[in-house]
Amino acid sequence: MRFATVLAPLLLTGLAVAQNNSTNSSDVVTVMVGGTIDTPNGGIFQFIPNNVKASNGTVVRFMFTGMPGNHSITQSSFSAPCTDLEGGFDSGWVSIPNEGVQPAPEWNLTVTNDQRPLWFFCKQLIPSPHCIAGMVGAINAADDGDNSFDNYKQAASQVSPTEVDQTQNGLVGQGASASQRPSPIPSGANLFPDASAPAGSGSGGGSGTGTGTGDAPTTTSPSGATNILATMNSGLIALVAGVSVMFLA
Ligand SMILES: *[C@@H]1O[C@H](CO)[C@@H](O)[C@H](O)[C@H]1NC(C)=O
Ligand SMILES: *[C@@H]1O[C@H](CO)[C@@H](O)[C@H](O)[C@H]1NC(C)=O
Ligand SMILES: *[C@@H]1O[C@H](CO)[C@@H](O)[C@H](O)[C@H]1NC(C)=O
Ligand SMILES: *[C@@H]1O[C@H](CO)[C@@H](O)[C@H](O)[C@H]1NC(C)=O
Ligand SMILES: *[C@@H]1O[C@H](CO)[C@@H](O)[C@H](O)[C@H]1NC(C)=O
Ligand SMILES: *[C@@H]1O[C@H](CO)[C@@H](O)[C@H](O)[C@H]1NC(C)=O
Ligand SMILES: [Cu+2]
Repeated sequence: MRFATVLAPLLLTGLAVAQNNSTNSSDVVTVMVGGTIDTPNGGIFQFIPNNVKASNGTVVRFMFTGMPGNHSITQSSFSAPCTDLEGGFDSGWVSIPNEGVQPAPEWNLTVTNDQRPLWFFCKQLIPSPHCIAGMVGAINAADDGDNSFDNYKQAASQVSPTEVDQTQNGLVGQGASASQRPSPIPSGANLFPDASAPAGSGSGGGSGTGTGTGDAPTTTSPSGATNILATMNSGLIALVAGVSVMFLA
């Protein structure tokens, strides 16, 4: 009896914590993609805000409100700010006309590993590379020190225009994943590559033979959230097992 009465509250507490840490679908961080000509700190070439924190399960909701705009959210490494990260996430481009569209297209990226910084840039080259102009962002960057957002942005500004990469990656990235391309795409807005093209087919320049073995990321859902829950549950079982042994001894 003593065993059962002690264990029950522990179990409930464990479950509550596990749920909080896995998927709290009400945790959303909104980032505007692009500004207008007059927006301070970079005109149309920026993510606003550009440096955010988001825990596992949190959705970073990118809204294509900048007008005009033709932007992407493309994952990079810290050390190569305007180059796609292999296996990184990529929204593809969404173009918005001068007058904007309603409702604004949006792209939901769910964080699956909050223990590492995530770096991203806009890979648009027209009229000049947006990444170099400052259209870069970070999720969970270090607040200071070498791996800070400021250092990333500074490094991006030094990239040579010929080095900005336009490879199309998939929806599933490293440490964060989306389950679908940006949507909706109302009349007047455009998606590149279009929705019927598999995102992450790995197009791009070069002389490679191009025998793509890539899976189709458009149909892949972010498994991170499920994994987190699985991890939490195993932890909980271990915890409960440990406690039981303690009280039985
Ligand atoms: C988890 O969520 C439950 C229910 O909202 C709440 O009672 C509990 O305090 C939360 N635990 C933590 C660690 O935030
Ligand atoms: C989920 O996040 C929202 C916003 O941060 C918070 O108000 C709410 O209490 C959280 N729910 C749980 C179960 O932790
Ligand atoms: C779960 O979330 C709580 C509250 O944010 C945090 O204190 C705790 O360390 C987290 N647990 C794990 C296993 O990450
Ligand atoms: C948006 O950018 C992409 C990539 O540069 C380009 O292919 C497309 O034509 C652009 N769309 C518009 C409407 O300018
Ligand atoms: C993005 O996530 C928000 C918050 O969960 C939700 O309201 C919205 O419908 C989602 N948008 C898309 C296109 O999935
Ligand atoms: C978030 O998920 C990653 C990957 O599963 C895990 O390593 C990390 O500990 C989780 N963070 C928290 C606070 O639980
Ligand atoms: Cu851009």
